[in-house]
Amino acid sequence: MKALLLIDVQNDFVPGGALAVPEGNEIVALLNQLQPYFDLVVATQDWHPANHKSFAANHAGRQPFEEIELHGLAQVLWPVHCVQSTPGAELHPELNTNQVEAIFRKGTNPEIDSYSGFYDNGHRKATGLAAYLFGRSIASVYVAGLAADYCVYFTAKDALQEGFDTFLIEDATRPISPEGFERAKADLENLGGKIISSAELLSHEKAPQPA
Ligand code: VGL
Ligand code: ZN
Repeated sequence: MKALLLIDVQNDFVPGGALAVPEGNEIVALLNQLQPYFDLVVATQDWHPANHKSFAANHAGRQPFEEIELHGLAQVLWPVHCVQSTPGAELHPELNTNQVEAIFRKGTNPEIDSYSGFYDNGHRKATGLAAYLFGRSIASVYVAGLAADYCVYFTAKDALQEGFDTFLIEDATRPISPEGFERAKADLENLGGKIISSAELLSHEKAPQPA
């Protein structure tokens, strides 16, 4: 069984949002087109309290995109984004969520960031996503969404570590930094992940099943 993970397709990560990923909006139609080909579709939401320590605004004298150490981990400081229950944290209005069976929220602990949909950045606490996927007999995980070089990358890395056959759909994601995305793809391939295009994926699939 195959699952599609829609990572952080939220208003703050598309142009006009607080932490806009260039062209982030351009993947939404494709994500809608891909969903019917999967046995299961799951979404994640970056879901921070206003006092989250990943926000530059919560560190005196710091600017967004500076890097600090936070409880022993390297931490990029971000603009305030995806604050719980704000419009920026909502899923993109054009994302079809009818087939999304569960939404996993992450980044809720103010002391630690959570790029992966599976674990916080210190790998201390699981979100429950892996257990959920195992419970649904999922063997293959396809990762898409935003941002390619952060949450999509770390989700795919953890999926590999959890033992899933892991695919990154490279045209169904967009990076904050193109160089960062190139490094991420190389790392995923080294770890046994597969980088595919949506065209490759669809060419192997039978027509979607009626819902
Ligand atoms: C993300 C930076 C901070 C992401 C989330 O969804 O890729 N990036 N929080
Ligand atoms: Zn975040």
